[in-house]
Amino acid sequence: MEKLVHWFLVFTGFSSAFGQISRCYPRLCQRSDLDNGFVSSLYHTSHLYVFCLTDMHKKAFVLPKESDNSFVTLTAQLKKPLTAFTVCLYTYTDVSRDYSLFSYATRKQPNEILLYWSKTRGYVFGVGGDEVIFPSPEVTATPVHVCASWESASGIAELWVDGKPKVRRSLKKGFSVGTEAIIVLGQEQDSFGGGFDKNQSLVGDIGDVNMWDSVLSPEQISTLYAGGPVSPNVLNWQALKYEAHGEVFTRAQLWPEALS
Ligand SMILES: [Ca+2]
Repeated sequence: MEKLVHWFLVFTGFSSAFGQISRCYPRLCQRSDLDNGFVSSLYHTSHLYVFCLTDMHKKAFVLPKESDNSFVTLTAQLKKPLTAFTVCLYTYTDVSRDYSLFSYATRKQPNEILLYWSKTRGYVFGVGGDEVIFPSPEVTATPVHVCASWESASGIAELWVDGKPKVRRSLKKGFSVGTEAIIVLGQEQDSFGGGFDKNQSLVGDIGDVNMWDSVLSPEQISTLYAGGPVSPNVLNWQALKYEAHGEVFTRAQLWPEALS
């Protein structure tokens, strides 16, 4: 599929409105983006920033080496606190210890949203610092599709693994997820944008990371797992704002094309 690249121009005067987030985001397009074909042109004056949105369709981030300093930060499109969400992603790893799948931190709470594989407990799903466990047999070295959703009104948390639902749990009823966040793939945040531990790092591939500000229906999860169209409005793998740090590479996805 043709590589689509979009870019927005925003006056620097707006950047102060992003508060602390502007320290890391938005990502300024760099010369390497041009070389990699991510942007068709490069625009930067003293008054303008260029936002890069990359179409990651059929691509994955590859973190081939264990570390505490290789990771990817994602920028979400969020204007108001979340009272519901769904996040879905694919991972492919054969590490036999704990690892983080999705780490969304705010200044107040490093585990504002956390998706984590625990060797002894199964899938750990955290919201607002609390967590629920979805017991699961040890993951074999095949690509795994995971979706997690949460709804404030009921507190209901759902986890879907390879299109199959676990028994629902409940946490943080009435809570709202903060918007000023740093989202990290590959490492688990113990503080806002840091506090990484190599023993919680993901070694392998991660991709198709999408996020919605609603709870997807069982039908929508099935469609998504079958490779159907997705219209995510918080994180969009096909129009992704990201910044890679350390040894992270973008390569073709290894999971079945029919499921991507
Ligand atoms: Ca940690």
